[in-house]
Amino acid sequence: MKRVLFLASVGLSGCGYHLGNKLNDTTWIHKALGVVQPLNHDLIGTRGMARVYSDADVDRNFRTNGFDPPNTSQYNRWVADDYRGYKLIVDGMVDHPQAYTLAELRAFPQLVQATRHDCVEGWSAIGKWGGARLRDVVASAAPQSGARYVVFHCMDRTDDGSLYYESLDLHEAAHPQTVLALDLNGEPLDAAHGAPVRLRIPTQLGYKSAKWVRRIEVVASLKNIGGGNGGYWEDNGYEWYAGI
Ligand SMILES: Nc1nc2c(c(=O)[nH]1)N[C@H]1C(S)=C(S)[C@@H](COP(=O)(O)O)O[C@H]1N2
Ligand SMILES: [Mo]
Repeated sequence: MKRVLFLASVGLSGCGYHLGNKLNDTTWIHKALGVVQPLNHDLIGTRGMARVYSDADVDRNFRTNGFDPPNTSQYNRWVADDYRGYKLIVDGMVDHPQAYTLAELRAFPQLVQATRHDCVEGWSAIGKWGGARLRDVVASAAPQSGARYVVFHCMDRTDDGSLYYESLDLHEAAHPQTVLALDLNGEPLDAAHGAPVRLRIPTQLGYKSAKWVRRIEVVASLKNIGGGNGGYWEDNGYEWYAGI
C-alpha cells in the first residue's frame, strides 16, 4: 500500500536512529521538534496511559454534551449521503497536506478501546471508541520542523457564533491512545457524538475531545487562532492543558 510505504520512508528519512519498535513511532516528532536525541515515550509525550475497560463496563447510552451538531447545508448533505463526500483535511506546516475520506481513515491501523470520558461538569461515561491513531494521521502529512501544535477545526457553532476548535501539542498528539474516532460501541459514530470524525483523547478532560472535526491544522503557535488560547473553552477561561 502506497501510504504505508510513505510512512516507512518518513521514518527512515526523519533521523538516523535505530528504527527499533518504540522509537520508530516518534520519529516524526523528533523531526518536527528538531530534537537531536531520541525521545522516550515513557518520559515524554504520553503522560501515562489511560485505564482500559472491559466491554461489560461500557455505557451503552453514552451521554452527549456541548453545542448542537452542525446544521449547515454541507453537513446535512454529508449526513444524507453517509458522509461519502466528506474529507478530513490535514494541512498547515506539513510537507504533504492530506484530505482523507472515511474509507481512507479506516485503512489506517485501527485502535478499538473502551476508555472513560470525563467531563469537567462532573460526569463520566465509558465508551468503546474505534478509529485511526491521531499520530499516524498527522505523521502521514509530515509535519515540518518548527511545528508545535495540532489544531482541530470543528463544524459546529458555539454561543458566540464562532466555530468550535481545540488543540494539542505534538507530544499529546502522539499519545498511543489518542484516536480520530469513527466508531462508538461498534457502530459508526452518530451525529450527536461528533460524526463523522471526532477526537478521543482519554488522558485529557472531555472538552479537548473535539467533535465534528473538519480540518487538522499543524501550526507553530496558537496565537493567531480563535481567541489565541488554543480552544473555544480555553478562550473562555478553561485551562489549555487538561490532563487527567
Ligand atoms: N465540536 C465540539 N466538540 C466538543 C464539544 C462541543 O460542544 N463541540 N463539547 C466538548 C465537551 S465539553 C464534552 S464533555 C464532549 C462531549 O462528547 P459527547 O457528546 O460525545 O459526550 O465533547 C467535547 N467536544
Ligand atoms: Mo465537557
